[in-house]
Amino acid sequence: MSKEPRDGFVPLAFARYPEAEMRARAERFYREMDTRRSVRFFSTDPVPRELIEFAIRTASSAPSGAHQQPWTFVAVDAPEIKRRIREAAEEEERRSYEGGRMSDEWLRALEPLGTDWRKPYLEIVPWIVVLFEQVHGFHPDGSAKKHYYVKESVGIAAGFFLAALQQMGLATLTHTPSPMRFLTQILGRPDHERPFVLLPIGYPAPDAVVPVLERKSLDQVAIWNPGPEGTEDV
Ligand code: IYR
Repeated sequence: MSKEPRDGFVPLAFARYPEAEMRARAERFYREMDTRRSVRFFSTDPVPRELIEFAIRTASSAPSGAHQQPWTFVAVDAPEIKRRIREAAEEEERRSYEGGRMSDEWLRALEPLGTDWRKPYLEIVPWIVVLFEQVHGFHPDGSAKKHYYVKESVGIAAGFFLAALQQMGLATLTHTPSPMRFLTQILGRPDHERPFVLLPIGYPAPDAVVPVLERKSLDQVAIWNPGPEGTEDV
């Protein structure tokens, strides 16, 4: 049953495909995304701004609480700003890795990734995008407007962003130098915005390596029709 027409609504534009085509599209997208790896060794090759703009547009098409789109994508390709970000990130990371801010358990969990406080890629990559969450918005009179499900919304937008970049042939890293507050200052962001994730974007260096890893199988991550006891309907 379609809905009664109501002001503020328009007919949904939605393409239905034959099932065989759906399967082919599903598999193609899965295979593409399954090749995505977090990259820490980048080439200095430039990336046109237009590609970053498309990725931001795609990310900003994500669903969000009350459609408030509580995000700001701050894109940086200026070498001087990248240098400041690197210096500040390495200062924080050095304190985390070597100054006892990270627990032994955490350091052990990161061991397979081979990370340390050094972040040279922050100056090498052509683009850094810092995704900020907007803790609240503003009413026309300047008073604070409540935002809903901010973290969930921004997390979904970040996923769209990573998928868009992978799909167009660019490599990314999800980097969360901790604490990230220095990004607010360096990038001059207002107080109602908080850094959510920092994303270096570019081409991998020709000799880039990534840690060997396995993904959990479908069975390990999905359960179908469980009851209250967690019994599975197989
Ligand atoms: N922010 C640090 C540490 C780090 C933490 C997690 I959780 C990772 O998956 C990877 C790194 C860094 O970027 O090195």
